Amino acid sequence: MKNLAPIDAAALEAVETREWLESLDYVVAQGDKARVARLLDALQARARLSGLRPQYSASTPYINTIAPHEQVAMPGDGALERRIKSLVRWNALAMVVRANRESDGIGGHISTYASAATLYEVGFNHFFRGKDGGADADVIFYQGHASPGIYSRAFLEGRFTEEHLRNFRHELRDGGGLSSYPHPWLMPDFWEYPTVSMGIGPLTSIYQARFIKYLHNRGLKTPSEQKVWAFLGDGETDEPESLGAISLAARERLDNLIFVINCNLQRLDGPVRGNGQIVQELESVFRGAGWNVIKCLWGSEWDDLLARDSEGLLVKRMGEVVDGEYQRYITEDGAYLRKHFWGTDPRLLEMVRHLSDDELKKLRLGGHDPVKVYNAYRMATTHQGQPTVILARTIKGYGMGEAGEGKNITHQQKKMNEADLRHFRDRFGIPIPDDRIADAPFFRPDEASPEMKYMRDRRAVLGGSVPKRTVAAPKLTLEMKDVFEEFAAGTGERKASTTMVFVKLLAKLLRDKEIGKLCVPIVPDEARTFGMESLFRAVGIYSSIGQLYEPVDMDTLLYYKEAKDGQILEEGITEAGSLSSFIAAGTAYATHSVNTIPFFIYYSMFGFQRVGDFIWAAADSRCRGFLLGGTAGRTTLAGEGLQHQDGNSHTLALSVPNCKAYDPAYAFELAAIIKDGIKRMYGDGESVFYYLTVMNEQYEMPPMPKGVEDGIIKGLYKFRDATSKGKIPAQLIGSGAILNEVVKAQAMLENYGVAADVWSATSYNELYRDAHRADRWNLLHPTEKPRVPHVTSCLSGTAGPVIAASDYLRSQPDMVSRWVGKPMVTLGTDGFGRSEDRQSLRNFFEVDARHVAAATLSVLHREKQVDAKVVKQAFKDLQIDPEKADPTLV
Ligand SMILES: Cc1ncc(C[n+]2csc(CCOP(=O)(O)OP(=O)(O)O)c2C)c(N)n1
Ligand SMILES: [Mg+2]
Repeated sequence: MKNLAPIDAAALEAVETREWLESLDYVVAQGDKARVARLLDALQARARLSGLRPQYSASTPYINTIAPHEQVAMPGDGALERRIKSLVRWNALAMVVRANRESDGIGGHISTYASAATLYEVGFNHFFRGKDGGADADVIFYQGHASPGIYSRAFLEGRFTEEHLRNFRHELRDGGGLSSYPHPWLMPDFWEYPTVSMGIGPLTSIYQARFIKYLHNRGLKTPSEQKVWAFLGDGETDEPESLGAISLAARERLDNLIFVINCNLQRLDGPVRGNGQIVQELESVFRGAGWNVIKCLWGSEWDDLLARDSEGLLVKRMGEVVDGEYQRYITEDGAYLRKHFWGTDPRLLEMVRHLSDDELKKLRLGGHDPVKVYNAYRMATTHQGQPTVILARTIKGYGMGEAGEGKNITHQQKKMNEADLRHFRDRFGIPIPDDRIADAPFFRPDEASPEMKYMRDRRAVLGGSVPKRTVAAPKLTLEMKDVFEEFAAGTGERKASTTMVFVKLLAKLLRDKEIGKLCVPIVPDEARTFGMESLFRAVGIYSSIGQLYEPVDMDTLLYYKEAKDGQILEEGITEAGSLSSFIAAGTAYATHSVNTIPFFIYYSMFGFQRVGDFIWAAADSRCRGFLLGGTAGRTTLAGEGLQHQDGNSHTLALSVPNCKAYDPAYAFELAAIIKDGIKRMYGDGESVFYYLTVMNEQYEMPPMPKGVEDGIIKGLYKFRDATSKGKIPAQLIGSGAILNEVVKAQAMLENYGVAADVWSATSYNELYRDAHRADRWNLLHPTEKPRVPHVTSCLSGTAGPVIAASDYLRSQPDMVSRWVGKPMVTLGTDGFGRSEDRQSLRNFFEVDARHVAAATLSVLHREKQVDAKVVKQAFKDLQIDPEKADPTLV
């Protein structure tokens, strides 16, 4: 064919394009949407077969997902809702302004809630289900620093007094205060989940939604319309945790989950994506992961303009402006917008010729338009088979005017002068007179006012106020018959590790009549590491769709069984995700009135050290359950080396006030602690949770000595008396796997005339806390009979110095040394681990039996109990090298 002249080519292309489009129009007009989709798929396939690779884009045009003709009219009284919203805005702002006037630097945020007010108010008036209606309440994760708005609404609903608002960020004042952010620990009747450490809310909300399905599928909860809402900032999505599990949400078809991302295009310092478009980026990521994405970008005022955009010029323009420029438009006037947004094409300018500069400025964004937000929520709450994310565009600091609207400083703006306050009042029509405005007084309308009545009515219809945390789970009797007894007997000559003991105990708990079904084993792809594969078959691995394949090991006894009612949460390699499941299961007693008991077992080094902030959130959430740090102990985990060998986690656990951490050595210790823990958490309702280290070293488990249970729980008890062979007294303390080394040292020391008692320290953290509690009480009650710390009552009356060895940092035993009342030396594993066998590692860190014995003799010599000659001989016998490298320095 001969080449066409360019002009002919263009004309031909125009004709061709028209023909293709007309063909498509024809099929569309037939009304069969599925047919259109099939046709487009077929075209794509043909193009690919022809070697064409169209550029991939997962984003759609920069317009609202919901077309105006798909919208429904908003129910309710829009004018009243606007007035209520304005009052919430005002009190939220006044709360922060007044707090900072009174105490400079006390902080708080105005601009975040100002941008999100419509997103929340549409929820409060039409969607968020409360707990009083008998139905399941929605689980809502509020953006942490939007809390002033949430408090303000609670104030308007009559849940808080003016005094509460005055005490925002003054929690210690009389009458109670309001915590800066959502903290169930501090406001246990109000907040349910902590969110302000960015990324925690989104991730935990996904696992919460999945856990709700788990409860349904396992018959622990009746399926309902309950939704999980997670409100987050666009800046927050940069946290890896925020988007880290979105593919899980899609894979699990969590249509009970709705993310609302407040796209105000700004974070703390400046724009989230000044040179790009955060909305488009997020749309691509979420669509790619399989989410239903609803963009809510433009308010109703734009509908008419877009309807007249026959050539797609406006859509194109909307899609090419970068966020930094969009932010600029917020701070500029209508004339600027006309010139810079519309002025790039005369045809665009023509489109808005009928609008004044003022009107141009007033074209709202989608996230500020209740009708658009309502329709987005409506679609999200009825969408099936996928989670939904709503990307709502808003203005940071909306309504703050000169004081901060859209400015880079707005996140930090906590103060407003009289003119700023007046501007805000006028803009939102707050009925506060000129002569009082400077004081920023709180305002609640009359009880009989239409606003109050409307607000109350709406919440009554929706099941009462939110947020609200309640604890209404049934009391458990916790007989746990025949579960724990066998562990007190020991294993005789059979060797076992504490991990094996734990797995056996868990298997027994899983068979318990009352709590068996409530136990939730959670593993991050480590079940085989811990010898738990027998549980795969026994209780099944949870899978919302059952098992669609015949597992490769089907013919074995312990095959990989996935089931819809499977009990194990096999999370794959995600400690953060597993902890989110732990939080969901450990707080279900409050959220779902179901007493699920999570047992999350993982490589101990990848817990507190790796996902400590999630553990902190669990603590704040009043989460219950057991964290099990497996393969624990710096010298007990052989071979794995520096990254895996954990000598740190108990020290890190100490920082979590309601986490009780134990380092048990023997089966009976572990059993006693778990039994006590279940009773405390699920019988007495204590807001604590447990961290237990379990090891993979196998040894004979001795029977439980008489009367030691109390000591095990308190953290220290005498395991074995000295034999009568020696004369020189000493007190040896061991814990975890190192207790065996200490027992061996006891025998070695007999050869040198030393009679050493052996103590087991199951928890230095508990001993330390107990000692400080006693100290504090004694300081505050100087004239009363002093209280004696447990560690003191154990050791102060004994003879000889104390030598304590642990597989963790020396600071563990060191912590209690001042309450021991006598000389004490400590051995521990400070420093980096090594790939080695146990024996070499214990020699390297100087925590083996030889070093315990040598250290004891050394101290006894210092105490003038043992001759130099004896020590020298002992060092020789024990092959102690005094010049060996210091393990903390190499
Ligand atoms: C893990 C973590 N890092 C940093 C912060 C401090 N911080 C609080 S708010 C904020 C900016 C939030 O921006 P965005 O998520 O967009 O919320 P917006 O206020 O704009 O709605 C930052 C950095 C935090 N709370 N948590
Ligand atoms: Mg933001």
